[in-house]
Amino acid sequence: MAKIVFITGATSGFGRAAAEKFAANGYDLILNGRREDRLEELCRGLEKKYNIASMTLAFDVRDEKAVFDAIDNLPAEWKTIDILFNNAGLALGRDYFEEADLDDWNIMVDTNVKGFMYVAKAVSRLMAARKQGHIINMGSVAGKLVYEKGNVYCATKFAVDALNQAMRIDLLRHNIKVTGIHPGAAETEFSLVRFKGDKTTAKKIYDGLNPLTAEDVADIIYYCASLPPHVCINDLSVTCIQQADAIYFYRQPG
Ligand code: NDP
Ligand code: 8X3
Repeated sequence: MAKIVFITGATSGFGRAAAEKFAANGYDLILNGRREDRLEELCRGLEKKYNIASMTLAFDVRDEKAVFDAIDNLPAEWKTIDILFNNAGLALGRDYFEEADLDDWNIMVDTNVKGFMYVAKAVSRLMAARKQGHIINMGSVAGKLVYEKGNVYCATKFAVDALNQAMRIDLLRHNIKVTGIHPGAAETEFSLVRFKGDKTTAKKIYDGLNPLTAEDVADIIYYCASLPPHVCINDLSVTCIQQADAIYFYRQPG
């Protein structure tokens, strides 16, 4: 029987690229996001291209009841999740602390921390019952070092880093692997969402850089998921060659 990967935030960016990478390697897919039309299109396309099975699980990770209902009520044959890529998340705004928008803060905390926790908890229960599984949590270089105007986004990713460590410890006794991935700048829809559709500002983030792509990150995630059963990458930071951490960049002039 094929292995199953469950990916949150699969309608775009890292999640979408990871769906393709796992499908290309014969995994069956459970794909989550809020944009159901995109999920349907992706599932049907990947099923046809790679001869795999897939299902969509559209919900907002902030909705506690929707998360637990969807995962607890998965058909039995889809409950044997081998890998969770806990990836859904976003940044909203890049403003000084005292000027930032409270709604932006609430959405980031609700999505990146609370939604992240709900999904991890619901899936880890299924994995614990089977004494196997691998949870791959999406952090960020912003969860390792705070940058100016990063305030609450950075705080949510520091929380992801702490929760990644917590899960790694608490789930040891269930034989569950837990991996935190911390990428630097990658060109996805991330900046467009952060700057609320302002394409010029979103593009500027990558000026003078050859940033990571979603496929680069998907390849790394797949590598982490493909190691022998006794080997676990606990924590992995990755940036493009022109970025050292959340603050230091060497941008090509011009
Ligand atoms: P994208 O904007 O391209 O993708 C974000 C995904 O998250 C989308 O599929 C979106 O789906 C989903 N999502 C957002 N909010 C919710 C929600 N409430 N419920 C369910 N799904 C949701 O960005 P990336 O692929 O770049 O981002 C993925 C993760 O990687 C995020 O956690 C981000 O913080 C992190 N990250 C990004 C970096 C970058 O530079 N790009 C670097 C480091 C980390 P939909 O809108 O359909 O719900
Ligand atoms: C996304 C990377 O540096 O824009 O987590 O915060 S950064």
